[in-house]
Amino acid sequence: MAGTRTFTMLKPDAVEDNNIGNILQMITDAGFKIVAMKLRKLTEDEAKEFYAVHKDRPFYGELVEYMTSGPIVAAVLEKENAVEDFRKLIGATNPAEAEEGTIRAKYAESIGRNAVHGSDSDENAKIEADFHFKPEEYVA
Ligand code: IDP
Ligand code: MG
Repeated sequence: MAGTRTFTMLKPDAVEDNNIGNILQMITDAGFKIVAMKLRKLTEDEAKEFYAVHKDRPFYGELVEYMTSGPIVAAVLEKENAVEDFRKLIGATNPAEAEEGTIRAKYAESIGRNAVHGSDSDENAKIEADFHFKPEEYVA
């Protein structure tokens, strides 16, 4: 039976640090199935729209600049309880507070450059996946 879906991005620091393989290995080892994936650079308009919920936060400009500083890997992941389980796998936003063994504890540099994105609800997972992928880009 198909599970639920979440959306992730391996952020520019993760790609720049050659951690694509390490992070995808952690994701698949944790039981997530990759059902869509691409490597690309976000435009400034795309980064602004993707993070529009944070537009009034003091770090918004810095966030948009960082997210457009290099390529990202966008992917849709499938697993039972995907959204919650993936947030557990990535750890806290600030890697200093992320539990040992989480992706951010291992590979994030700072609260800003924190290696990976994970959707925070089923509703946002769908919105974010639709933002990055057309129906024909899915393998399942
Ligand atoms: P999340 O990625 O764990 O869901 P959010 O609060 O939704 O965290 O923030 C989105 C992204 O904005 C974070 O992943 C991080 O890259 C960046 N960010 C959040 N808080 C700060 C901050 O205080 N300084 C700089 N960047 C931040
Ligand atoms: Mg968030």
